[in-house]
Amino acid sequence: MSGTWSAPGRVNIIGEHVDYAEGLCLPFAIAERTVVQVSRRDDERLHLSSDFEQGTFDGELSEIGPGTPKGWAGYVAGVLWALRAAGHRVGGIDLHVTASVPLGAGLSSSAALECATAIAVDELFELHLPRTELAAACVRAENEVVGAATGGMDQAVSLLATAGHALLIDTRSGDTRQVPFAPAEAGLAVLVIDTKVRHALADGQYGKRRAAVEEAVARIGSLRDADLAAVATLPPQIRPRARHVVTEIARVQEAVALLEAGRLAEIGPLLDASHASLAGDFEVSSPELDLAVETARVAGALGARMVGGGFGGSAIALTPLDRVDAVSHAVRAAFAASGLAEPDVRIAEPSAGAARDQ
Ligand code: GAF
Repeated sequence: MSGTWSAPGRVNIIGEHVDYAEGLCLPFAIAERTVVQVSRRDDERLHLSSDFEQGTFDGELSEIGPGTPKGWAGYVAGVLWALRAAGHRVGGIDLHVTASVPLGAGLSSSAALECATAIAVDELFELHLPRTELAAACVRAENEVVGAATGGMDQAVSLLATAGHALLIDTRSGDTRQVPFAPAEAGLAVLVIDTKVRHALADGQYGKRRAAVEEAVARIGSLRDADLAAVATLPPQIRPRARHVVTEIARVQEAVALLEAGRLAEIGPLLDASHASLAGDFEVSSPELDLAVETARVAGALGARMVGGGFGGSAIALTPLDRVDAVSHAVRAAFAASGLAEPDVRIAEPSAGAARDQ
């Protein structure tokens, strides 16, 4: 038994660094997908290879565990490990990655790889699991096998997205809701600006932010319920981190209300405020992301912000269709003038979630 499955990357409209704090986030799936060809084996071996990543992995399922295998293979093997840990009957596979969401661009290439693997294994081993359960296995793979303490936003949207919609994720209840999101119909585009500065979530900064948020929760309770008066009682070193989370959750609620009222063009100031909070209070932006955001706004974007974990990767800019060329050109020119590598600028189309291709 074999086939080809794929899962998309994502951009997040708003709700950044809140998915591990019982917050709300509003990502959509992009057209770029990670594609895996997978065959079921009748033993307990894994053979993993990729057109995109260095190295292959050959080993037994029993070898998988925290930190093993290293590198990209951990995302794939980790999914099988997590499904087995949850009691599901999963055996060996041969898996080859033939296409990928851009790596390290903040567009969630890791979750796309996990989710493509998860739906392939679900079908090949006839598990018939709900997508929410597959998402949970992907998160465990990333947290426990790869060792990156990420939340669950990326896996949820990669598995649950529908075209023409963003996915409102309530990370406290686990509930999700499809929110219509069709920028082109409103004369707009979401530009994705990949700064080409690569980030690594396992490098420590992400974990430090998460630890600061957890310390705030230990002191004042869930930040989902907290107000700014409670945040003001926190020690100065964690106060701005908590303030970001509290204000960002409120911005998501405002953005959803605007989108559901058909007022997409009005979310720009919320994107700008989100970026200011991520750069100032949460300190996860970078000079390149700030340059992309600032230049896009000056050239006519209605709002712009960094997306994903930060420290590099991509920004988004909500841009009137008749300003797309001007914004793209201005951003490229600003990067060239600063001696930076040419950024990749493209329109993101709200796309469908993980599926079997062949
Ligand atoms: C990364 C993580 F994987 C997500 O879980 C989320 O925390 C995001 O950074 C920040 O919003 O993509």
